[in-house]
Amino acid sequence: MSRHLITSALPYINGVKHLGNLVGSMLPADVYSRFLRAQGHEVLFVCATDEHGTPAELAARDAGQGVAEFCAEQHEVQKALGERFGLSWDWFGRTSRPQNHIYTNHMARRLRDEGYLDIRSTEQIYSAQDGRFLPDRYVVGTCPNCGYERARGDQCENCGKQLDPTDLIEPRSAISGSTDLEVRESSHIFLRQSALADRIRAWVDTKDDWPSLTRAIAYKWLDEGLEDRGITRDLDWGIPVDPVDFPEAAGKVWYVWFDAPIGYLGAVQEWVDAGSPGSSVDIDDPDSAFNRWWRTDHGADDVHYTQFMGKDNVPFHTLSFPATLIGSGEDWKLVDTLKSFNWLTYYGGKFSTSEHRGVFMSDALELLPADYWRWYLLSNAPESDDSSFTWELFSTAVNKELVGTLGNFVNRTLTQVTRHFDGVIPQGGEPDQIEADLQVQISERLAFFVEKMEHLEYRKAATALRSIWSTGNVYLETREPWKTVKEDKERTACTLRHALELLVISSIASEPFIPTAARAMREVVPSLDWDSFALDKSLAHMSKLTPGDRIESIPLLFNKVAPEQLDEWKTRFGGNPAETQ
Ligand code: B3M
Ligand code: ZN
Repeated sequence: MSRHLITSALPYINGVKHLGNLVGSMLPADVYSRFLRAQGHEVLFVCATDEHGTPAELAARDAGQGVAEFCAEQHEVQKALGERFGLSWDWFGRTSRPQNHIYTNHMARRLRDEGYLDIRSTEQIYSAQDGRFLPDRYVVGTCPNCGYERARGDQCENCGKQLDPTDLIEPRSAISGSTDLEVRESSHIFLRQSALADRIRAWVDTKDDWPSLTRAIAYKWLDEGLEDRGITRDLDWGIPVDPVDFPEAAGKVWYVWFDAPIGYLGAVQEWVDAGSPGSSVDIDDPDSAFNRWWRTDHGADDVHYTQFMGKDNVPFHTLSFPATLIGSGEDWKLVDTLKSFNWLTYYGGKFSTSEHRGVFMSDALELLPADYWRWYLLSNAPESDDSSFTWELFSTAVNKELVGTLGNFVNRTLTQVTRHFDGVIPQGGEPDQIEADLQVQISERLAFFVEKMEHLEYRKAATALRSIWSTGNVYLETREPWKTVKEDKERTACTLRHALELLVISSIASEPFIPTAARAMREVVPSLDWDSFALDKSLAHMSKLTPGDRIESIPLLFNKVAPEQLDEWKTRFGGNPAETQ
């Protein structure tokens, strides 16, 4: 048994996430957490809403709400949607909560004490028309790197380059559209990432097991030279800079990308506090429940930490956040495995929150339950390359794989046992070479599945799972219990008992991907001690069930997507955006 800390990139608060966000962070983190728990490991899986920064303010303004009220409401919306998608967080917190304030201020003080912070006078964009400074996304303009015309002041969406608002060509206010902008002096705190570059590179060098996408992104940034980063902003909404610690920056707030990853610590502290109300934060306490996950000098040395995120977030997790943790001079847990994803596109175009193109978590659940989406998204995860969501592919995955393969196998097995054996696990009959081969095959397929899950290769794991499901169908077709029942009841009993064993195996193996269906399959044999099985190849042994025990019939696990539904959804959401524009 080992210990695993798992985080997914924190969903930003400005609106409901689309399926691309889901498959690039929260969903694979959930699947991995479930997989590890099913293997008997100790898992702490936390997430939170990322609530600070200018997009939150802009979204609140659009919604006609105060930003605190907006965030509180949207947090509940995202939490409820995540839960309905089956995301098995141990805690889903908020970066705006006091716990994150504590750790953010702590890190800032440590970085200052270690000599990694500077106060610098900077040039900020001031908008006369708006009567305020315009940090980050409050300024839009043309990217100096790639020429994209709607680049934001913090990062170009098109080429991924991190920017400062003053880098933009032809800048304008995102609030008023005003181009009447002037540059004014304002003092800000800078994190001297350049002084930490060698230590970060040495650490990245030890990560030769990181996926190639992650490594490539980290080295690209290191090779280009890590620049010092302004980590305060002239905003009202955010974690206030402590005026006692930093009188030069009183009245400012920490930059959202400074406090957001520290939110991973905040979320764990929230989880600890919820379990033991009234406890206080003590980062030097060797016995604290928090330190057991986060401080390698206080019990977290045996924790394996895995992060999940879309590729645009990789620089912040391979460089900026490690710069904070390493620069603090304390022994914080650093990420061990970082799984990053390419983009899920909508018919080859961008999913877009701002333009509401594509399918959003709330839309999806209105149409079909979570397992349908989980299966489609994971089996088509944008791992080695971008992948495209299309309604055609979605309905094929549902109809062929969920309904035609898994659902069909379960349904046929239950029908036969009910019809010919009175709903009781059949007794008798001697297994022969076919059952011996079946066991070998299932054991190989399970081993492949486990190996792919351990390596976080979701598409391949899904392929393995599909092959486990189809083993059941092929077995039934080889044995044809519906025919043998007429002349050889013993043979048929043996066949259906093995089919039920396969059903149990399929349920346990499928749980990380399609937890609701897997749970429903458990209802078939309520007498079984389901939690006693670990998800590994030992599961292949065909002797879990007690002949004579009752089985229950369950409703169909999945229903087909009908051609009319497919048409309706394509019309409603826009099929091929290239055609509809
Ligand atoms: N909120 C994801 C984004 O909005 C960002 C992740 C934060 S992880 C600390 O791009
Ligand atoms: Zn660009």
